[in-house]
Amino acid sequence: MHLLTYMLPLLAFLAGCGGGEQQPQSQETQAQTQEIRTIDIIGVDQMKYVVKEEGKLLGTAETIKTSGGDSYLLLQTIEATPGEKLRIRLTTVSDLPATAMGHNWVLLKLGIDPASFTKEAMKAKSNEYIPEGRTDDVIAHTGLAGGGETVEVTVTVPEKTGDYNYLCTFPGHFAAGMKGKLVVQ
Ligand SMILES: [Cu+2]
Repeated sequence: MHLLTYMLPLLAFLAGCGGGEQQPQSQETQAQTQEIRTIDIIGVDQMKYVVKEEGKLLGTAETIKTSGGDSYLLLQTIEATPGEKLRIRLTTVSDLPATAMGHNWVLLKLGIDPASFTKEAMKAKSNEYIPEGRTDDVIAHTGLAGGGETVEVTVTVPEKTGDYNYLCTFPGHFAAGMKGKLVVQ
């Protein structure tokens, strides 16, 4: 039964496939239509990841007020399902120059200590604070976003359930609380 359910669309696809040339085109369309969930995150001068009010469902609680008077919700966890595609879009809200205040979003593999990772990252200024010797410990990361800039990365959520650490590797930001957990369940 299970196998048949799986096979039927495939058979229908094969039947509808006249020539060999059509196949790559069809695969491309399939990839394009695969659903991606976008999560809009804002990095503020308080060195926190925050979301707007409508991002409430992300497991937020605390309110963060910027010096400009804007109010956001602190983002601490992102819940996701194994294999899901997430687009993390990070915007930095700041009037400071990018050299003084920039943010990124770095997702670490399970079991990688974010505190030790951030110590290495601090020395990697020339590589946007991504330590080149530790790329094996990273699942995905964005570039650095200075004030007014937006960076993004699309990540396939790991199949293994667990709490994956993410953090900003701009010096001092992890220690100030710019971190969270991607909860895969
Ligand atoms: Cu930061």
